[in-house]
Amino acid sequence: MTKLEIVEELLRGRSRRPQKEEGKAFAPANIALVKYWGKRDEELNLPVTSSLSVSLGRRGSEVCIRPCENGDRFYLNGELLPADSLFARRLRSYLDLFRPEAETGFEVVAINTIPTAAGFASSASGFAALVLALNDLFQWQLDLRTLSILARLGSGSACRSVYEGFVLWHAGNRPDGLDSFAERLEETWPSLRLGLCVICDEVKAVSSREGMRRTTRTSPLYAAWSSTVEKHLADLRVAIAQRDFQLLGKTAESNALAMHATMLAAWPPLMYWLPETVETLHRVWRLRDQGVPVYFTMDAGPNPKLLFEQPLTDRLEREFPGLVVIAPFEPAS
Ligand code: 2P0
Repeated sequence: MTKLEIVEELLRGRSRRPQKEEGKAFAPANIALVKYWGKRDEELNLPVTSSLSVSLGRRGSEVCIRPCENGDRFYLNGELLPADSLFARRLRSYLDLFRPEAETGFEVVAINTIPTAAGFASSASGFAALVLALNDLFQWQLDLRTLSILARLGSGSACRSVYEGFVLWHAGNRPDGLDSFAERLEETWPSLRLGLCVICDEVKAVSSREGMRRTTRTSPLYAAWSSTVEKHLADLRVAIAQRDFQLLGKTAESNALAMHATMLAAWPPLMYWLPETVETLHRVWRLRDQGVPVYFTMDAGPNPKLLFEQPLTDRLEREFPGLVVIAPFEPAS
């Protein structure tokens, strides 16, 4: 099935006319503790493995969308995106799935409430907020599972950003992906903290999309990665259910390192780390050797994210100057 056929199926019987002047929504950014790395279907963003993330509270994207004449206009943090930029092209082709008439344009105004200087990819919260805003504009009243599937068609990890808290994305195995959606886990963890280490905020040379493609096609370690993920997911579910921080930290850190190992073994090799990244990881390991319970996770970029619990906040802010601390389960974070 094509993306368009899936959207037709999911929106069957729903209005294709805007029901109000503008649609608005917020969606949180998310960080995976067990990662999504590799697709079984590139068109539909269907993953090889399930993944589990934590959403970042009020840090994410606010989106407002309204129909407009004379084509699309996209504003990100107050700046008009050049129409020929990669992101504008991606947004345009995604919105093609939802236009009432082929010539209907949309004005999309997006504000990221996660500091862009933190080197954060905003595509997950951006596409999730966009889908929620479309649901508001057209008054579809879709359930979150359906919205999660629609968000996935924009960007894989966006399907997890439809929810707060801990979120599990089921890989599914249907070719149409209607069983590949995310759901919120009921557990919370108020003392959990994430610390963003900002090492470099430049746009990465190799996108996640290209990195995944290269890894699945060429890395001899990819099969080992995908067979390890089930065990990591099971361990992480236990850690969350029992609030076992050491198990959470160990599982997340080794999952992230296993993902980066698959990239190193790809060809051409892929390494998102910078010298300061390695220095930071060694600092974490030194602290752990001294008995300090701090772990890290790493995405497709050079900026480590520390995992710890609230009592360590002051100590780690001193150890890692510039650390951006996020409390995912605190209302105002
Ligand atoms: C994740 N990442 O689970 C993993 C870990 C990066 C490393 O999801 O091609 O932007 O849009 O489906 O979702 C980044 O990949 O890729 C990602 P597409 P996406 O968070």
